[in-house]
Amino acid sequence: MTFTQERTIADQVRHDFPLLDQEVNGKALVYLDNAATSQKPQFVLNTLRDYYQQYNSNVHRGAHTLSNKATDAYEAARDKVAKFVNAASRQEIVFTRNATEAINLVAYSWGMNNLQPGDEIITVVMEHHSNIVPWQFVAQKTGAVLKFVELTPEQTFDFEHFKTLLSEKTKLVCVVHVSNTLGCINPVAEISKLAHKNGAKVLIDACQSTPHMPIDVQEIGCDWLVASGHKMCATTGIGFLYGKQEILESMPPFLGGGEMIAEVFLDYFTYGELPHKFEAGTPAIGEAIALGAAVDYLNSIGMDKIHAYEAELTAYLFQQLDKIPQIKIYGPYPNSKGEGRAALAAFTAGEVHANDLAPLLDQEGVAIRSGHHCTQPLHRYLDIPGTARVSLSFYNTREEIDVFIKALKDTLDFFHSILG
Ligand code: C6P
Repeated sequence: MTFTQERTIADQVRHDFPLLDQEVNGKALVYLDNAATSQKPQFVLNTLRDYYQQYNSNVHRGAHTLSNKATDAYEAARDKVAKFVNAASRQEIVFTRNATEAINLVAYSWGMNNLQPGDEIITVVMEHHSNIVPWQFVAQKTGAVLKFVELTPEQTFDFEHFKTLLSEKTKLVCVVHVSNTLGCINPVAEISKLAHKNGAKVLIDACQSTPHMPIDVQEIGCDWLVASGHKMCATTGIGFLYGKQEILESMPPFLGGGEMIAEVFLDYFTYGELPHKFEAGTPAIGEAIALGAAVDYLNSIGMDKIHAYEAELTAYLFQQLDKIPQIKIYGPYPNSKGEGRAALAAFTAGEVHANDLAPLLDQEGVAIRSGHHCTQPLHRYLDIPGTARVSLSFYNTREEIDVFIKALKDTLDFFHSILG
């Protein structure tokens, strides 16, 4: 399926997303804040509802039918996620609340126990706070040192700079796959290869890539990869950590409590098998099952097709934004087919602040995000106070981009009329 064919992916799936069919401020909703969180198809909502209506029960504890059903569905969701990212085994998928918790799990369990004063952690100036702050905790506690890869003039990952930072002191490299602000797609397989050559471990933040393109952890070659369900058509409250089995085996539990133990005595405990040793307490059962449904839903469309359709939308978005003189888009430009970057654009609009733009676009029914998008260090690096960000999904249409562009132009005209 391509954009130029008679029915786009959006045409075919749009009715699956009931929330999109509403008015906001008297105008048809145009939801272009998908990088913050995606909308949920009815299939996922039904799956969550069915769990709570029909077999709500705790997992792994029960010797009764409902509990067994919940356990089977919960573990089936793990299988689906494992297959979705091509993990070598289901033991390599740990359910977490979100990507942030997954990074913290690695930081506390691996980082705090394996790093020493003088060891180096390399990350990138474009990272989300979730992939900076946990490493600052680790650095403060262990004496490890954080190093930051800078950007090329095209505002992409500077591989040459990365090479200069790598040394025998590098123990960990943490890189975002797709930047939520620049939209660049980082060469994570090459980064992993080089980091491993230097003996370092690699963590990939795949929050903004798992919803938009096929992910293969074995091809990337990373040691850990994290993602949030709510950005990939699932609900909030569920995310996952992928970790290579032998590395997860070597890591101590992050949290203690029920579910993660084998035996508990008054003075000590032994912990359970993977992946349960990292899932202390009652998990988000319905939400995990709904994540499995989201994976089924995305697969039913095809991640390749989603990526290709979103690239066509990206090409159109950039063509239209480029026609507005005041707009400056950050990150690399796509090629004429919209490839080479993610389907989002963070931009400034001359003297009009992003935080003033978003509420006015909202009056036209257009939902975008403004501010620093949890990438304050990147905004400081670029010396800008904030950006407006439009981020697309496979259920968006070219017509919605037209509505956004018109609303943006009208808003800028309004500002220019009052600013003179
Ligand atoms: N970015 C955005 O509007 P959580 O909060 O754990 O689900 O996701 C954190 C996160 C980590 N890495 C990247 C690259 C992300 O984009 C995000 C979430 C949202 O861009 C909310 S700040």
